[in-house]
Amino acid sequence: MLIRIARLAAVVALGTFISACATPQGATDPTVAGPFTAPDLPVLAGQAATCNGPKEKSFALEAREATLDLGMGIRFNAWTYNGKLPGPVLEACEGDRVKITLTNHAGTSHGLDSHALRTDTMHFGPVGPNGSMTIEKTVDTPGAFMYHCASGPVTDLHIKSGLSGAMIVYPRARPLRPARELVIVESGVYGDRDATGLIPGTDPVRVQKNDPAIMMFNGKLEHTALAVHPGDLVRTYFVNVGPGLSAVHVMGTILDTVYDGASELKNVQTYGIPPGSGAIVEFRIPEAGMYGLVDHDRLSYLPYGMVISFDATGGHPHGTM
Ligand SMILES: [Cu+2]
Repeated sequence: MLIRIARLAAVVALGTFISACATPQGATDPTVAGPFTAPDLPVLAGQAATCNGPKEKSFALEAREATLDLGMGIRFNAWTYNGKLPGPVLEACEGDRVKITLTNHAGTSHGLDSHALRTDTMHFGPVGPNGSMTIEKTVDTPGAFMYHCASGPVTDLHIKSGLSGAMIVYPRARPLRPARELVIVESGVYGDRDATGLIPGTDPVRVQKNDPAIMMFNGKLEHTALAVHPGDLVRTYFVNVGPGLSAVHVMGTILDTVYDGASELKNVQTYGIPPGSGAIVEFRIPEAGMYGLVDHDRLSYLPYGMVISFDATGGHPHGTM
């Protein structure tokens, strides 16, 4: 694995950041809009499918323990929603009645707090092993929101063990521009790996110090390069679990528009998203070439794959690959 990290570091040093030999996936037609699909990306339906669907949305979440492959030979004994890191993307449309049921298949109590909801926190649980709970509320504010476990005084440890994800509330009356879309959830792992590459669990001392061993996008250390075309608009629903501010930057371009709450910012080089928050970040692919979305304050994690690459080379990368 050390050799692999060294090779990746060398690639980064050469000024390109696509994972070696990765096959680009995604758009093949520059006029196509909609979510990217890749094995390491959270599944996304998008605004049209969500807002044209029923105005009552039901989500079933299961808290369960799982050993997950993070990539680069590293595995992690995580606490998860639905066996995934991050949990599944919850998509709703402004004005929808949302019903979230959490069933606890884990060995300790877990709950659920979605930042998209304005409701009594007593609805967030927690619920004990083998129990279940339901939250029901109308969502009234569009945006990219964090959801996470709610377990009273030990909530932080639970979030940092993997119990978090993104909830998107799409505006109902304002159609978003056609774009290629993806979700990025930034989070950390707070434990050290053993000789086999296993991180056996979350270290409470690291948690207390906000000291992750690894930071990552979408619970993975390896990412598929996403195929795009010059002129494409890319929309990222970005949620920062933390710790620390996420300095969202796309190498090779300037953010076209950032939607954060009711604010709309234009021509931003790097946008700061605090832990426990989210924003919708749009950028356009300016010309043929390679681009990479990073946390500019976490470039030290580039050797751990903390970049989402956008490949507009048409399958003919220039440079030294
Ligand atoms: Cu929990």
